[in-house]
Amino acid sequence: MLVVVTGASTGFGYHISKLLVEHGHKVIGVARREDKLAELKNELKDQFYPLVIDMTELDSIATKLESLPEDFKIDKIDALVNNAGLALGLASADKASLDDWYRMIDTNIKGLVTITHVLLPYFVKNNKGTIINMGSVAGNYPYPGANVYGGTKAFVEQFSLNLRADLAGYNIRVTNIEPGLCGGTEFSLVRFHGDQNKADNVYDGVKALSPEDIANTVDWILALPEHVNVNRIELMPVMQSFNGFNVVKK
Ligand code: 8X3
Repeated sequence: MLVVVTGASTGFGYHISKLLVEHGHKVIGVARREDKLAELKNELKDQFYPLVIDMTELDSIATKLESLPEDFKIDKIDALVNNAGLALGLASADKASLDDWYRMIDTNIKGLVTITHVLLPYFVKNNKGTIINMGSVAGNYPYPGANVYGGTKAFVEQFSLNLRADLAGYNIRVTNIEPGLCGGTEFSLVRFHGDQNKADNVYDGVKALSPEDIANTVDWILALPEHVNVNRIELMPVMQSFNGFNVVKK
């Protein structure tokens, strides 16, 4: 398969790209940081094509995908892994940064729908394709401070299901992967704007999910027979579960 992976340079995207290449797929790795993509190209060699795109620069997404070289040409793409996304801040809504909110909306929603919109006509024309979106448990359950981050992931979940509704009759699959607490990435460091102590504290004493767990999930979904669509898959580490409703008493 020829697979586009967004946010390919680190975290989930890095591990997804690596595993897919190991399993014989070709990967177009999309990321903002050219130097990181170059390192990945060095590691994954010919099966990997680095494509520098800032997912918030919406106008460049179509142009860059439509200029891919012959071996990685847009009409040969079999799957899109919409992994690029971020959480910024964990402050309550009244104290959160509006810039953080806009950046999450730009990347997690606008970037994701734009690249999907670019590739969909090709999937429809080929009557073939798989879209795997990276949602989150934060799209399913509210928690303090998740405000807009959770909102963007709820969008991704419903967008995924609605794509299935629109694409009925085509041989196109759409899955929303919804991970819970996952260590081994820059997720919390980004969320806490580079505060390493705060980021480390999130995973202290917890056996969290790993990026390899997520890569294995993507790999498994792609390997399923073509007639099988996993609509949603929610994963949590065993050490993470649910708490009761919050009732504030007088
Ligand atoms: C990441 C999972 O629990 O930090 O989307 O919201 S969580």
